[in-house]
Amino acid sequence: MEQTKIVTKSKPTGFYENFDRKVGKDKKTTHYCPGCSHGIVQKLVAEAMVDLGIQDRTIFISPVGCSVFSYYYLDAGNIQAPHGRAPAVATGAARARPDSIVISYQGDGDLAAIGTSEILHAANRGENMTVIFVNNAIYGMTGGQMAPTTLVSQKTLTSPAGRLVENDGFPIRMAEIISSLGAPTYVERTACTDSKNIMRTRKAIRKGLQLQIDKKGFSFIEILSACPTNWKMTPKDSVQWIKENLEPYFKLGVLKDISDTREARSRSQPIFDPATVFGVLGLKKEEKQAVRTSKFAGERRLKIAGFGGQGALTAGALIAEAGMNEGLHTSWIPSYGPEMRGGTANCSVIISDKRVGTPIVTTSDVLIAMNGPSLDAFENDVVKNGLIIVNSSMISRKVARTDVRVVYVPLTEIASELGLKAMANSVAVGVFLQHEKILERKTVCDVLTTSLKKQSALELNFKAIDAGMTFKEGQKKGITQ
Ligand SMILES: Cc1ncc(C[n+]2csc(CCOP(=O)(O)OP(=O)(O)O)c2C)c(N)n1
Ligand code: SF4
Repeated sequence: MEQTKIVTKSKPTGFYENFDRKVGKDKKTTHYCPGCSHGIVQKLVAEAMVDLGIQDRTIFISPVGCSVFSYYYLDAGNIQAPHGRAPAVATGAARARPDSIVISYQGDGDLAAIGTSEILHAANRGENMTVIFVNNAIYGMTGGQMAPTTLVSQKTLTSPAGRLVENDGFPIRMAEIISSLGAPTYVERTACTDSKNIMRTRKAIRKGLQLQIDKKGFSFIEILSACPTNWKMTPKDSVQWIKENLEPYFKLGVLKDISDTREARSRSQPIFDPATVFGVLGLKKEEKQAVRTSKFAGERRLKIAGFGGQGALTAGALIAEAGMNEGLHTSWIPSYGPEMRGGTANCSVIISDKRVGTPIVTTSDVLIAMNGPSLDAFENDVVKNGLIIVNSSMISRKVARTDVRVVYVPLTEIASELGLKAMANSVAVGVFLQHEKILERKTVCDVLTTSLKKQSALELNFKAIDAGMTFKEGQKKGITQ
């Protein structure tokens, strides 16, 4: 009888087992589209980190682009860089922690457009880092605009008739430019098409990382990658398109390799003593600490989410600052939901009587859901007995969970009746104050007094907070469970 050979492939341990930081219910798969090369490249990185034994000292610099959420997947250190600035951030990380392994991971919009200057100077200084340049010849995350690497005649959202040399110049060959500089140690261009090319990419990534381990400076690996979604092709056709169109222009191969003769160099000695720098700048190194007035003991992690303009981020900042003024430790990080598909504007807030370790909130004690998609996205991340404040003006469904406390409040209606619809967030803050009793109303109002840009709306905002604090079951359309 014919035997079927079963090949089991497991996820590299360089990835988290579950992608818990990912928004939504699916914690097993990445957000990348089918056929996208980011998934393949990141798998190669994850495997290499483990095989080279560097996972616990790897700092991955995530760019702005479709790979913005790399920290959902890679179980390594992560720093999120502003658009194009990954090599500058990587420089800081590599110099401050010379024994770390720093990966600057960038798309073509990030590296070859807004970040051209950062990459050139980091390469020219020969920083000890590995740059992985995912060149898919288009801006993926923002829906397919022309990139500096877009081919002549290639149609994109912003070149609907095809790239015109007269208008847009020629596609930039970054690997060639970088290899013309003196400092870089190793520059190679590979592709993510067939298994042979993927194996070459695997080897190149490992070589780049090994050079960094050996402190041999700057390596640059450009990977011709697919973006089937914005190319409007099937994943299979994308592979063919790379072979027939990208590869003839962006030639594959090693463009520079002086690794054999390059001396190892360590930048472990800080050039400046921080105290001297403070002195030169006339700054005093002192920590200003608010007097502790709060009796709160413990920690509360909040997720406040809505669509842009509902003030979810402002409500979070208000709560965090009030906590700080009461002498608590707080953190606030915004997220503007930059995924290709879907997403909400939300922020994570932590209020604690101890120092906050990480500002990332994966499971929350309190969720304020200002609109339906926010409830859908974060309901399941609330801890047992946690609190969900639902804006019942915008969310018609009920919370499915039965193990949490839920307050339905028509935040938008209450704010509109007070005369300013935009104050739904202040009503939500009031509901939070009333139900969690961590912060004082006065501290919150004091923060508003000093921070509210539209001072004429100050009194109205106080009223909105009070309306939230005094909202009772059965009042208007809200129901308290
Ligand atoms: C300062 C700034 N300018 C513009 C943007 C909008 N933006 C987000 S991603 C992106 C381009 C991403 O393309 P690429 O770097 O090629 O990465 P990909 O999504 O294809 O992986 C742009 C222009 C931004 N987020 N920040
Ligand atoms: S839009 Fe393109 S680059 Fe972004 S995840 Fe989808 S296929 Fe990948």
